[in-house]
Amino acid sequence: MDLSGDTFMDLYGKKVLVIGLGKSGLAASRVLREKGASVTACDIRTAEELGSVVKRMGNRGIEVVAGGYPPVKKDNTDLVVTSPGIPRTVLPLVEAEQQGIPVWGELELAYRFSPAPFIGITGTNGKTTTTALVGEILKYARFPSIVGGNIGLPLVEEVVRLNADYVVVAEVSSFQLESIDKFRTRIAAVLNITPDHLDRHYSMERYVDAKARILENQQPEDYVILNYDDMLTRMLATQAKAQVIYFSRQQQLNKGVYVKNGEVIVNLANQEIPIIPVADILIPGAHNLENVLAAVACAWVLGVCPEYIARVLREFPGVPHRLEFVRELEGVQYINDSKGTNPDAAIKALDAYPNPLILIAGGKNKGSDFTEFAAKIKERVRCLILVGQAATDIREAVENTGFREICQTITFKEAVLTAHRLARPGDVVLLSPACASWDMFNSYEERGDLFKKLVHSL
Ligand code: UMA
Repeated sequence: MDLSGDTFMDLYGKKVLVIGLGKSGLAASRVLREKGASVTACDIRTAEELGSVVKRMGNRGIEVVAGGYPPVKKDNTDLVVTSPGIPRTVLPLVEAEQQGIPVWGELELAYRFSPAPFIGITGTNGKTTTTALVGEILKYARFPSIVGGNIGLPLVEEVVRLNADYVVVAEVSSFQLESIDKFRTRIAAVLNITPDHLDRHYSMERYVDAKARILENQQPEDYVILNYDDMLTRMLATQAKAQVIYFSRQQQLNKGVYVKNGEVIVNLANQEIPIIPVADILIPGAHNLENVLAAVACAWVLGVCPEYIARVLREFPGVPHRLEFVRELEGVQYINDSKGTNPDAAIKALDAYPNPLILIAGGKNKGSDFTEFAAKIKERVRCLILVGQAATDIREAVENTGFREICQTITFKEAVLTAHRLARPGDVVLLSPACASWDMFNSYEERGDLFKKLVHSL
C-alpha cells in the first residue's frame, strides 16, 4: 500500500498549555518548546512532588505551574495539549472547550508532527502484545518502523526524527482517542471491546465510542482490521470508511485472516495462503492467537512475505507483565500478568493454564463488574489471595459463587508470601489482578517488577 505521510504543522510562537507532567506531558512540552512554542506546563502534583522536573523544564524555558492548573483564556492560550490520564472533566479542558480553544492529546500532536504514517492498534486487551508483535515482524522484514504510544513510549518525541519512509506502529488507548482531532491511521486494528475504564468513560456506550474514534479519519484507501468473533468489534464495520479486513479464531471466513485445519490462513483475494501452523506459534493461549491473527493481517497489508511473518511468530516470546514466566520453584510456576488490569484480561489469563491456580488479584477498581471473573475463579482457582482497594468488591462477588478459599492481605509482599506458602508442586501462582495498579503503585510495570523481585527472593 502507498503510505505517504500527509501532515505537518507549525506551532512557532503559539501559546500552548500542557496538562500533566508524566511521560506524555514531559515529551510534549519538550517538543513544543523545540518547535518554538511558548509552553506552560501544569500538574496537580505540588512542586515538591514534581521534584527535579520543575528545574529541568525551567532550564528549557518552559514555565511550570505545580499543584493545580492556571486559568485558560483565549488571550493566553492558543492550544491545550493534554495527557491520556487526564479526564475531559478537569477544569482547564472544560474552559478550553467552552471558549473554542483546541484540545489535543499527545497522540494528536505526534500525528501532526509526523512525516510518517500511523498504524494504530487498539482494543481492551492484547494491544500491547499485538503492537509489539507487528513491530517485531516489521523489524525482521527490515521495514523502517518504530513502536510506541500507550505501550509506554510517547510518540511525539520519536516521530520528529523520522522521515516519510517510516511507519509508526502505535498502541492506542481509549484515553488517547478521546483527544484526537485529525489523527488518521492508515491501518487500524481493533482487537476486542469488553468493559474497562468505566470510571473514566461512565458507560460502555461511551467507551465503545471512544474506541471507534480510531476509524474516524480513515479514508477509503486505508484498512481497518476487526475481530469477527467479538460482536462489538465486528459491528464497527458499519462505521468504517476504510476497507474492512476481518480476522477470526473461531470461523473460516470467506475473506479475511482465520484458522483452518490448525493453520493460520490469509485469504484476501480468493486464494488461501497458509502462514504458519497454530502449534508453531510460541505465545500461548486462545487470546494470543487472536492477537497473532490481527498482527498477520497488518503485516500482510504492508506487504511482508509469509516466511518472515512465520519466522517471527515462531520466536516472539510475548511482552513483559503479560503472562510472563518468572520462575519455577519447588515445582511451582510463578507467572506475572500484572497487565491483566481488567476482569476480561484476567479471565483470559485463568484460561491459559491447565494447572491448579493460586491467584493474586485486586488493586484499583475502575468501575468493573466482577461477576464473570468470580465465576471463572470458582471454576479454575484453588486459592484466591486478594489485596488492594478492590479486595472487598472481588471478595463479595466470589463469595456469592460459594467459593471460600480466600485470603486477604494488607501488603503486596504479604500476598506473594502467602501464595508461596499455599502453593503445592504442580500449581501455578498467577498474579493477574483484574484491576489497575494505581491504589498501591504508579503503574502496572511497577507492580509486576515488585512481584518478580519478591518471587526471585523466595
Ligand atoms: N495528572 C493531573 N491531573 C489529573 C490526573 C493526572 O495533573 O487529573 C497528572 C499526574 O499528576 C501525572 C500526570 O498527569 O503527573 C500523569 O499523566 P498520565 O496519567 O497521562 O501518564 P503518562 O505518564 O503521561 O502515561 C500515559 C499513559 N497513562 C495513562 O493512560 C493513564 C500510559 O499508559 C502511556 O504508556 C504513556 O502515556 C505513553 O503514551 C499507561 C496506562 O495505564 C500504560 N494506560 C491505560 C491502559 O493501558 O489501560 C489506558
